[in-house]
Amino acid sequence: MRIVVLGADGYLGWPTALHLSARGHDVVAVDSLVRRHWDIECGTDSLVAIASMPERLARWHEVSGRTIEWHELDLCDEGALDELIGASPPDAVVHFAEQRSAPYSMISPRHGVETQVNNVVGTLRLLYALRDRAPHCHLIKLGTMGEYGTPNIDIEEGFLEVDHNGRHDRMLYPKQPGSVYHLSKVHDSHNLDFGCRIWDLRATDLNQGVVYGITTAETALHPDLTTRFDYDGIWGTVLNRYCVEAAIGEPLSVYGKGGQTRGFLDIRDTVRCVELAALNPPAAGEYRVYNQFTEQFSVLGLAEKVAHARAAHGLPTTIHHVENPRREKEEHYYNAKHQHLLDLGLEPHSLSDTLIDSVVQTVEGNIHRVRRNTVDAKVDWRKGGGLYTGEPAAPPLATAPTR
Ligand code: NAD
Ligand code: USQ
Repeated sequence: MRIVVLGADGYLGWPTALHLSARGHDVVAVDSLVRRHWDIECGTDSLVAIASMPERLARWHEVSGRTIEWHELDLCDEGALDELIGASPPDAVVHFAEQRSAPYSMISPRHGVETQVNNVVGTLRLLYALRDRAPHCHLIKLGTMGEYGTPNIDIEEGFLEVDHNGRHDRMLYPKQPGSVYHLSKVHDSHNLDFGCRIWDLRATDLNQGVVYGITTAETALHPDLTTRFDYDGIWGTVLNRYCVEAAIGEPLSVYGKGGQTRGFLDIRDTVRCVELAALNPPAAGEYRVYNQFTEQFSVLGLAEKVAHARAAHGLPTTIHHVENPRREKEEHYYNAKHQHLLDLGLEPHSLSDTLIDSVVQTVEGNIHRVRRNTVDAKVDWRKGGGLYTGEPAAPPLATAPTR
């Protein structure tokens, strides 16, 4: 298949582009590189040094003999995407290219508006480009489990069977997102559903849980193929953050009571799920939703797992319940279905002590790059604020290695 990967410079987009290329697909990588600018704005950086896109692509060609086509392009640029899609219509487009941090979206009105404009407008432009230039193309869009929020009933895969006043229908599952970012994904989902119903597009919305880990079969082939790893209070996701906190000897930061329960998955399962979705396209006019996670944990339970993995090596780890900067339920019912991808053949990697050990080891190997001032959470859901830039000088602990 010819597959366009949007957001191919990111944490998940890059390993997915490599995985699809390794499986024999013709991959077209697209990114505006805006995330590298957002890091500069926030005073944050990937824990592991990441090569530039041209360096990554040259290295992939050398290691695998395969070529990935590269375009630097902003999805929101009118016409640019249209031209790219029209020039050689793809079989599938995988769309990762969004502002994906909930804390970033809560920093200020500007950050909230920027998030929604970038995400909603980018996705809408993509839908128009597909309608006009590649109407048979399968759109695989990264949504998020956080679109559903934490309702007091089971979470279904995208749709709810409803009986009302003696009548029955299958409706989009009600959404209760908890950040301006998660809300942008809800808007996207409605736009996808619209595009399928009204324009006969075909789309798979992958409502993904929180991803952890850093290594896939392809990124492990050469240091230049490494993907980014975020650990700070704006971009870092919870398990990746705990692994960094453990490695630098800080307490694990459980927000509030820690009963917040979420779906989680290994980055190796992310790339496989996208491939499975691509290999099994929906019919024209079908809007399909898969819940993409493999296990659910409370954030306190996850911290206990990290502490347990460290204790096995005789290393003590403390857990702190810090004041929760977010507004979210800290004790709640959570039972989310996630059967569709298993039915397509996903063989999940479950979270093991070995995986935690290997992430902590990666951190230890890059410990000189940890910006300690960015490990604490900063963005308050009620008041905003929280960029690390402009704070008293707190450079990386040592000069970053140059490659
Ligand atoms: P990331 O920030 O590492 O990567 C996103 C990439 O998209 C960046 O390289 C950025 O430059 C690019 N981008 C953003 N806006 C763009 C635009 N308008 N035009 C072109 N490129 C643009 O994020 P990630 O962690 O790889 O997440 C990828 C996708 O997966 C996001 O849509 C996110 O919402 C979703 N997701 C991520 C997780 C997770 O745990 N990381 C979980 C669920 C869903
Ligand atoms: N949390 C802690 N301690 C921390 C960091 C977070 O207890 O140090 C808690 C949060 O309060 C929250 C949970 O962990 O309850 C998850 O937070 P997170 O930062 O790991 O993830 P989240 O903000 O939800 O966003 C991440 C990705 C986003 C993706 C989402 C999937 O950044 O792109 O959409 O996970 S989901 O959560 O399923 O919607």
